Amino acid sequence: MNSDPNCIFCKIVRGEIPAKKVHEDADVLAFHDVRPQAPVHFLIIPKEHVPTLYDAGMKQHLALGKMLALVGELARKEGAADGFRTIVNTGRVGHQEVYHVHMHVLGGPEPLGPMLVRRK
Ligand code: DGP
Repeated sequence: MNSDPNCIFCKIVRGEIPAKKVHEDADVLAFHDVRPQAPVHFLIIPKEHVPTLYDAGMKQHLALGKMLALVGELARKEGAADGFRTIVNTGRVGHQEVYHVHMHVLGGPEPLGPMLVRRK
């Protein structure tokens, strides 16, 4: 499985940086976002280092499928019981900050505001 020694999310996968984990199995890891933008905000990542969705392909279909297959259960467990939003930022235009594929999961008790675009 590809791992990048300098990637911050690979460091979380390897246990070198602490994170508040929501779920872990052989293929994916979910953990709280360090800068939450909603009462519930966690990330689901493939454990393998895949920089962006441009770099993903059928080799990653198990991990990428698991991310969607698990998200409802994990969101509910984290307190997003009445809906949530998933976002995968990709590349410069998508305002991707961390170049390891990750799915944001955002929710809370009240409907979310517009957050498809993060203005810096
Ligand atoms: P983006 O690449 O723009 O989709 O967002 C990256 C997210 O990753 C951002 O919301 C903050 C989060 N993040 C960055 N570094 C860390 C970290 O070391 N730990 C955790 N838990 N989250 C991080």
